[in-house]
Amino acid sequence: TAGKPITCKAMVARGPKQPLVEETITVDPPKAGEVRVKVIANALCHTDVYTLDGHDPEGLFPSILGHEAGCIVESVGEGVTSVAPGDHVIPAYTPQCCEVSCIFCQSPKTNLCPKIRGTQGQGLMPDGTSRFKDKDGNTIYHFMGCSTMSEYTVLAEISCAKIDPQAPLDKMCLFGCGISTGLGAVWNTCKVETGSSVAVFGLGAVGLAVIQGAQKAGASKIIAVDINPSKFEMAKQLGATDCVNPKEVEGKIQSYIAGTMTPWGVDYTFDCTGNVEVMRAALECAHRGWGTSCVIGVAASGHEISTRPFQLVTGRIWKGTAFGGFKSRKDIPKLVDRCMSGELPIDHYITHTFQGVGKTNDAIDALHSGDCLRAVVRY
Ligand code: NAD
Ligand code: AHE
Ligand code: ZN
Repeated sequence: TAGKPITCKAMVARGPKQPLVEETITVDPPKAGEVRVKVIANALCHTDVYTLDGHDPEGLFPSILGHEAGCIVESVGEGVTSVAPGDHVIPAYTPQCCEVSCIFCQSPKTNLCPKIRGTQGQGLMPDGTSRFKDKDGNTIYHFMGCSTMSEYTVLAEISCAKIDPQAPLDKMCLFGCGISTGLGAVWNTCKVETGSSVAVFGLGAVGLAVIQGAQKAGASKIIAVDINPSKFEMAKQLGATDCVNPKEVEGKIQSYIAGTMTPWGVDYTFDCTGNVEVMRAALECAHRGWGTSCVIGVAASGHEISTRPFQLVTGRIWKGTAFGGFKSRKDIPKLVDRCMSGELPIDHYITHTFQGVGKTNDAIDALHSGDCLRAVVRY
């Protein structure tokens, strides 16, 4: 198949708020610096649904969504040296070019390599074109540099994290987004210390991974917050010490956490909802003098955060994270190894499984059901 277009099945997002359409598409061969992969499994992340619902200001249609996957390299384009056919890779929407001239890759302070961010945001490969066509020969856009709701996709070489081939791709796909993001927000972005107090708003897979990461970091108090109380059991299993439903407390949730539950607030707080009012609450229950609040959730187009500047004057810090600050190509393989050694269990996130790319709409329905953490679709 190398060097030739591949015809395969994919789920195409034709327009906002419409179900994905199962289509036969062609996937062109990888150009220089690109890698074509066979997608083995893809998990649904809330961000896919957010984009499909038309909330992403960068969202494009028609496109192939999906960004939490496990893949096997089918063929490589000219000049590709870091992966070869048969290698197992996790696509990374935050790439890592590793060039000496990349001040972002060289800095220990960030993972935000900008090398291909421009074209990635335009739904195109780095040369400004798409590798996907529908049956009529019309272009379909890429998404987040991944587009894994397709049996085959093309990635930039710098977006390929090569992992242990023994590791099951239908589980390791989770390290492509949500779980890594939650863990990394705690370990890299906030560097939560032993004995700290933590509050987590939103107990989807991302928020639960924050709890798992906080427990591993030795946090002594972990407050789990969700409006869906069915999430509390798993939160407790992962290390939450207190669970709160904002609908059941009197007054504002921030006053309840900083006032009733604690005298001055919590050392570290995390928004894992994407709701800007929740982001405000999370900032405002961070500890007077030093509390840090980290935005993880992705807010809908047009939504903005606000608070009284006094909240910052009195020592609170507002920050955010993309992919938990992990440098993708270097760090994803390490997370996979830690999982394989038994040190970092992730099975509990997989609440639903489906067979065949055509079942992706069912996986989306599952994600909406309220009792789903991650739905994994095996192809
Ligand atoms: P999810 O939909 O599975 O979980 C969200 C949770 O928030 C649900 O349990 C829901 O009940 C809860 N919630 C909703 N409104 C709430 C409120 N007012 N108060 C408290 N809880 C509330 O989503 P997920 O896949 O875990 O993703 C969480 C967020 O993180 C999304 O916004 C997603 O787009 C974003 N995300 C960001 C990054 C990043 O790199 N920054 C990476 C992955 C996901
Ligand atoms: N494109 C949107 C924002 C979407 C967004 O913030 N994406 C996160 C990852 S979410 C993964 O589930 C991210 O990494 N952002 C950094 C980046 O470079 O995209 C918008 O608002 O325009
Ligand atoms: Zn995601």
